[in-house]
Amino acid sequence: MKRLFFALWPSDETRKQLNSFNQSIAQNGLRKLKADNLHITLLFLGNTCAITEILLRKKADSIRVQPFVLTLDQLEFWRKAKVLCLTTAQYDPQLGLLVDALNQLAEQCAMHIEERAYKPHITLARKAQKLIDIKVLPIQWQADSFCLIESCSTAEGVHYQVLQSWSFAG
Ligand code: 3AM
Repeated sequence: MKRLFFALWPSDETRKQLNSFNQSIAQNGLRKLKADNLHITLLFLGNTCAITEILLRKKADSIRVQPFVLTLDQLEFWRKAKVLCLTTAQYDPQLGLLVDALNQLAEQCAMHIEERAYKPHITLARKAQKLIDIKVLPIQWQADSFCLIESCSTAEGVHYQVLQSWSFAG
């Protein structure tokens, strides 16, 4: 079994901008994500067997959406999860189409998927206590592809490994 999820994976430049913003925030006890792990989850799949993974990958080949830009311009504190996230006030309909297509795909593979409304976000830090009052300079994320990611637990903590990437250009 692999612990899998679909995500948007940032370019090196976007990753640098996100990490640089993340390093500018401070709060007691905050556990910041490593720069290499920053991502936008599209759909969490959880433990997945090899056969289902092959099926998911094959079905993902037929997803067609146009490239889009996400403007990350808000810092939010999610009290229940105790996380600080970067979010966006509005997002391109292409992102909604992509998330819908991935949900359908998972359904076709008989996977049980969470039914919470989708809200694009980048988790920056865990164990947060409150919102930090800081000005957010918008970060533009050019989305040209989506990825299947494996969440790997290592002695150094969680590491996200890109298993496959699908370009929106087809
Ligand atoms: O993108 P974020 O950081 O919000 O919290 C986990 C992380 O989300 C989430 O999947 C992403 C990659 O690990 N996650 C972990 N377990 C989950 C679960 N059981 C989950 N999301 C939904 N249900």
